[in-house]
Amino acid sequence: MGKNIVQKILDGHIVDGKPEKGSAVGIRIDQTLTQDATGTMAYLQFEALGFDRVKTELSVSYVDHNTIQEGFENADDHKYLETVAAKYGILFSKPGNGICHQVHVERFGKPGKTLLGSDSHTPTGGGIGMVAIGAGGLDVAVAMGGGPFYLTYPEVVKVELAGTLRPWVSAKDVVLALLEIMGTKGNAGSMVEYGGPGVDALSVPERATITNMGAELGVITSVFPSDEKTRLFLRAQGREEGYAELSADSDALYDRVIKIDLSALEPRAACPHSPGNVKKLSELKGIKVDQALVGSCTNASYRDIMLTAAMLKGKKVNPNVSLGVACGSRQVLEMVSRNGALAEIISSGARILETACGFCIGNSVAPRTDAVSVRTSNRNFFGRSGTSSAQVYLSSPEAAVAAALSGELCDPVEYFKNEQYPQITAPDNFIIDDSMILKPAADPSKVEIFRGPNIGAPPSNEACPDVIDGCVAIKVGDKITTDHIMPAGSRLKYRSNIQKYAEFVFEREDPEFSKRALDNKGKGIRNIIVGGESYGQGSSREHAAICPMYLGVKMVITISMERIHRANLVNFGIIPATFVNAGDYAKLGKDDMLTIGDVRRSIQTGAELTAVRKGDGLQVRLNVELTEREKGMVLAGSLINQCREG
Ligand code: MIC
Ligand code: SF4
Repeated sequence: MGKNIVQKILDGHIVDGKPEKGSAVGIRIDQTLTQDATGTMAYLQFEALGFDRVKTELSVSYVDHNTIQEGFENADDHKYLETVAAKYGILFSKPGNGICHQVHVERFGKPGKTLLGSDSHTPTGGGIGMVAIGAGGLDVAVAMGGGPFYLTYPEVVKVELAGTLRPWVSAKDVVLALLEIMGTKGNAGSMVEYGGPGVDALSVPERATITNMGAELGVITSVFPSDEKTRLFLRAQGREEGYAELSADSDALYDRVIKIDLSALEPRAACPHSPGNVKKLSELKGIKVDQALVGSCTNASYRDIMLTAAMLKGKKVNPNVSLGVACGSRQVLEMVSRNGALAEIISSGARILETACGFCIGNSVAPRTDAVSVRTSNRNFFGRSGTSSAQVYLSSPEAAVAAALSGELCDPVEYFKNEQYPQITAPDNFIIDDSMILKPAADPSKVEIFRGPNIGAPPSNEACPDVIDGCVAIKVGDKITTDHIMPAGSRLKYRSNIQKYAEFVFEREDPEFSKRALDNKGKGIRNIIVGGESYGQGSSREHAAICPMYLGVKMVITISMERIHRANLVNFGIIPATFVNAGDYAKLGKDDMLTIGDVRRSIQTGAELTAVRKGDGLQVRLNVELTEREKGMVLAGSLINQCREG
């Protein structure tokens, strides 16, 4: 029987386990990437694990998230990352060189390879035919050391594309339409594979927009075939030798097939406060807009910025709107500067923002109170923009520019109906200048690693206790993201200082949480988090596990949990439990005192646990489903403890 693309790549990389749907497999990782906000922890753990050199084909450390440098903290982190990279054989992409996912596709991605990145949008690499997966920093550290990455052999959803996009309808609308169909939860065991005649017309950067925001579906990753378009892109990047053709066999099987007719798509936007809350722009017409932002790893390619310039040419931004434009990479910034397109953007009245994550992670250009902001990025979680009362919509560059010009949300097909859709041809040769990517040192023994006062050692955890006498320190609802658990924005500079960063765990849900949890810990009471469906969506930040661990959280009980966050909890020895009866969620409340006995033996045997509430004796049955490998980590108290125990 034939294979699909996912199976071809995965099967060629399996080093442990069998390629059977639902079973745990370990795969070899060819390339890794990290970014600064998750990278410091990843490399501190790489060091703690005692590796002396990376064992991958290629590992790149990018600085793109915390480029604000309003104090010494970010700069210290950057220097630490630079020196660690030089010592251990990692390429280092300096701040200003661009957003990790975009630069990786431009300069390093190779069809048919595996990529593991400490960022949830690593699947952007699927646009160039990679199986590119987001994970916590510790998993990436292990992969850099040559260890396998473990995942559940996935179900494969085929998205069959037909037709071509109409003018003013964009790749972003394809993934927004898919979000409308698949939603943001319940897809954790799947990978998406694109196919069908519609693939041909999409360029590599457009494919990368689609696989990038595939992260919001909650799938493991998304992948496109590698074809003539891929070859031409690689050639224009001076990397044709990395090309390999990749397509599904004609008799390949899929677990589900979704058909999308590109010619019938209408422009869409994701409405506040979830990327899954998608509506047609024609239904949102007339909503006044205060801010429009083009940029981020989703929509800041050469095509996107050239298109933005062409749409703005000779026009002025609406006086009530602040338009910001950030190129995704220095390559794009240099190209649009040299060809004059940047001048059109400047003359329209737009702000030129740094080539970095910037607004997307909420560390700059926060909107005003109650503002409406339309952005080309991929996440509009509550408060992520830096302004809790802001309403953030996610759209294509076409729709964001239409809003910036008209001052309100509108369908770009309608707004630009009397204009020619700009034809942006892919360049034959991109400007290639990798001088901001530093090579590892020729003699690692000469490199001294820089550790400023902002760099603290990662905290450690105790082994799993046999009895958990705990307190429900917080109860939260459905679709809690890792942005809710561990806010980024202005708090980002503490990413390398767990003790300080832990003060902000759940700060928007319950500003007292951190203090209360630490008090409990001081009294020997273990903390328990209770959550609803799809807990831990979004970012891969392992801080959403490390900081709760530091605060003494031993167990998270939810109705369901997302893949990356669940893996991070296990890596740091926090038990990920689910309710056997989802109805019990309603029965538990904040401050309930629970006793859970026989924990170690039940984890070993896979038996149910029972939580008994003090006072009325209510019994709540809990499932803890772990692979053999995961059981070891939870019992040892963390992956690092497990490795140390040998
Ligand atoms: C995000 O988009 O949420 C981030 C910031 O890139 C995160 C990583 C982080 O929290 O550092 C992600 O997507 O994993
Ligand atoms: Fe950066 Fe935003 Fe992309 Fe995350 S989603 S990597 S913050 S640009």
